[in-house]
Amino acid sequence: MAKEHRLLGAGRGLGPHLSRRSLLQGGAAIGTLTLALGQRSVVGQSAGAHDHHMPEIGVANLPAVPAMDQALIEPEVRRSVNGVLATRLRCAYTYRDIGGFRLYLRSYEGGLAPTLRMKPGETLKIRLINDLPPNRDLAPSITSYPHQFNNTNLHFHGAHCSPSGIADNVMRLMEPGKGYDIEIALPADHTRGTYWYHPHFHGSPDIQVASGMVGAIVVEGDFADVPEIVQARERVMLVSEVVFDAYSMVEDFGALFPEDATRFLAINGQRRPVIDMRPGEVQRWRLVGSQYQDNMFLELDKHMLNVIAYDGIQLGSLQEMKQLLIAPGQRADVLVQAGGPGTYELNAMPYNQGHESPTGPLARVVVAGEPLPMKLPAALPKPPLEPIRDSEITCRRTLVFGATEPQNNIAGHWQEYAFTVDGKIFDPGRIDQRVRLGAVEEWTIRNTQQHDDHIFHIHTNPFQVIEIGGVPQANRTWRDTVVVPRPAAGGSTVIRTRFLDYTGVFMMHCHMMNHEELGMMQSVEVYDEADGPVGFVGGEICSSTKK
Ligand SMILES: [Cu+2]
Repeated sequence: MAKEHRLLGAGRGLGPHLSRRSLLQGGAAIGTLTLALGQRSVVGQSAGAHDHHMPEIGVANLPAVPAMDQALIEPEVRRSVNGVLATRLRCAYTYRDIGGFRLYLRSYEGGLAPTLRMKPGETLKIRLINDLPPNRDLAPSITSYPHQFNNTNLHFHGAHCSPSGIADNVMRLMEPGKGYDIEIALPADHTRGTYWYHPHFHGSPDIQVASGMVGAIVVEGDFADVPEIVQARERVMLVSEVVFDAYSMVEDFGALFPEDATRFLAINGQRRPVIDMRPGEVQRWRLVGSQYQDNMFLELDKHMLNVIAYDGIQLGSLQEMKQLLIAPGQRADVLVQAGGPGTYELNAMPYNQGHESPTGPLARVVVAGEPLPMKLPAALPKPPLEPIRDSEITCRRTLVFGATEPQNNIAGHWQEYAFTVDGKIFDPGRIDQRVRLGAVEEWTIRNTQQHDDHIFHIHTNPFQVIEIGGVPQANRTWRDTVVVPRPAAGGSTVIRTRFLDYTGVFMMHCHMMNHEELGMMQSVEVYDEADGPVGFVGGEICSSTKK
């Protein structure tokens, strides 16, 4: 189980804990307490055997973590106390041993970022400390160009909360060498489920997410009246693509732009970890699609993936899947019931997203020991959000995701591409869509690019998926991130969403982080008609309900 750690506040008591953590995890990055203590004794012995006046340099004497087949390590858990989750997130370079490589990466909290667990109605207070080194490049005049990779900020992906001030405001710049307070209040009726956090300051998030600056957030209390789910052991699993350059770092956009850049796949920063189960046992896996640019098409040998929630929002019935698509940014909560004793591979299977998604092993499930007879739930409770009826729609809009590509698409350098929404790259000084508070809208997102599916994500409000590739969706699932297929695969996605309770400026973008970084993003402003729009120039105000 995840090692739990209760933070009682950002002050007293934190220092010794953190200094020990940073000492121990400086080398291992992915450390259970056992692993970390093991390493301390190794450090102690080697120090004793050498000249005491000669300090050990860096991580040279730490043993390498084995490349594969180690027990799945879950992130440290930090919980809310009396309605507040107060914690610190420090951004800094760390050595991390992943898949047999010792990488030097921008990281949160010295490696595997903590899982934050809170409840609806509670407040998340983060002191973000940017201990990355100073930027060595100037900001370019066109900001949809990767730059200043040591700038950062923090986005609570999927949260229904304020996008303004010091809340979930991705326009904030958090510079190296400074500390910042973030305060995000979740409403009492917030959906309960699996969310995540990652950086979002335009110019650097692709590099930082690809480096592993990603963590899970669990909004607790879903399925509380379903004993089969409550009794299931939970595993938090951050799925990722591991990429790095010849120097074991991620320092250049060119290292991660090509679609074949990925070296291998990982879960929680481990290459092919082992997930232990007992015969008949049911586990709940909280799968977080934290990969930076490609889809994952999961299949567990001889087992079904029984989905109970997408993107942190409960489903009304269990969806039994042989193969499960997780696009960047998406989450799926699945119940897995172990079969007989044996070893079963969890793989990313071939999938065409305009190019081939990366394939390969993600984990091994080892079923062993005494049988643990458990059951899958026969039924799930009513989902939390009311479907959006035709009669509610106050406005319909169409957005176009497109790109300009070099003639030789395969060999193109990233500087030859521009990714656009409505023919324009992102401009932080412009509002693109203005929405009246209280509006209920239907958006058609068209994809005109031949070579890529795109992934529509909007902040602040979840949406209902009405159509994908021209195919009406029978379930009309609620999500915050959805695939928009390329023209050959249907070329559009239709969603519906309500803008009922938060004003302010927030983002809508492709969650393939390389596309977002190169311009495929827009600003949306929700404004109260009594006040009028308050953002900067531009912005389409929509009043047409025509299809
Ligand atoms: Cu895209």
